[in-house]
Amino acid sequence: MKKNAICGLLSIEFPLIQGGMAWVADASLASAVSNAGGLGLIGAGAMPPEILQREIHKARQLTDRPFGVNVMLMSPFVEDIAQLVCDEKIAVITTGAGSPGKYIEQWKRAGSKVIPVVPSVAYARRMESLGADAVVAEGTEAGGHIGDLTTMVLIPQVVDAVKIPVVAAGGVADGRGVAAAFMLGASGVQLGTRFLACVECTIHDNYKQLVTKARDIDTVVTGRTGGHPVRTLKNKLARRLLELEKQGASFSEIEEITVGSLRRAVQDGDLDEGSFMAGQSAGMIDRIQPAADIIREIFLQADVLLEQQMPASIPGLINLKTGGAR
Ligand code: TUI
Repeated sequence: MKKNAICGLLSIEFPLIQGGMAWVADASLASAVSNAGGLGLIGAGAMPPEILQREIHKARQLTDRPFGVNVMLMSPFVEDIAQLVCDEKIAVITTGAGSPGKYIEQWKRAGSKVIPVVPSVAYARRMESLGADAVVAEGTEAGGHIGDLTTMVLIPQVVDAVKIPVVAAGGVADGRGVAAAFMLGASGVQLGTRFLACVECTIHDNYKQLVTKARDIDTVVTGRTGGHPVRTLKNKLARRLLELEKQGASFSEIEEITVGSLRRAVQDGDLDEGSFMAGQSAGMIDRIQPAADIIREIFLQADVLLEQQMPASIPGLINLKTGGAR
């Protein structure tokens, strides 16, 4: 694949960002993706700043290439995390689950590229006007905290609405998804779920097995009633949450059984009480592979497909590759 605007902006080989998944995306995963030519991210999630700092320093031991940090804006430590990424001069800062508006200026002053994750056109426009370098437009197929729109309709509308590069996320897990994202006008892709099933991902093996065994219909969205919809793999906890929501359970009742549930999935592999966040693309993933193999395979497939879509010339039409006349 030829380098493009996202590769130039982020100083990477392939226009791919690894999702900054809370509790999952650590120095091991981020450095593996960056070493393979993508952009690895450490997910700050709800980490205390000293833990994030340790991961950042670990990642610097493991790679000489750029990597980023995802700042989860609902974190109780968000102010300290926002300052830490400045102090550490992180190359790329992505954000999720809220508006990074009040931090963008200080991050840009520190020399970071800022790429908010957005669920809608209005949000993308706002981020561009506040000085974002690019946006990740994330469709509802994604895992974790999600918006309402599908990737298929979100990407072209965001591409039309902003001048900055758009990275497509949500449902992209192979070269077909990458090719489709480019056809919709994206300049790059962000993949989270595919990297759950990767050798360098340090989550519990039960989590990886669930992802590789998942079928197309095996994710559900809980938390809609509370205004924080989260996509996870179906299990006992997810079913209980849906039932409680149907019965109109209070926020505190729901909170009581969800607190610590992501940790229980990632660290304990607790099949019943863990929150196994994953996107709908889990149904497309059947193997655990090294990050470098995943990235190589995806872009080989995307290149073949894009080459098929883009023949050097079609008789009677303009030369599509050069844009010039036939
Ligand atoms: O952030 C994500 N995905 C996440 S964050 C996360 S940790 C968490 N766990 C439980 C509950 C909540 C969070 C797990 N997965 N993706 C990016 C993303 N951002 N998707 C949607 C949004 C988003 C939603 C609302 C961005 C902005 C927004 O604005 C609301 C407002 O008006 O501020």
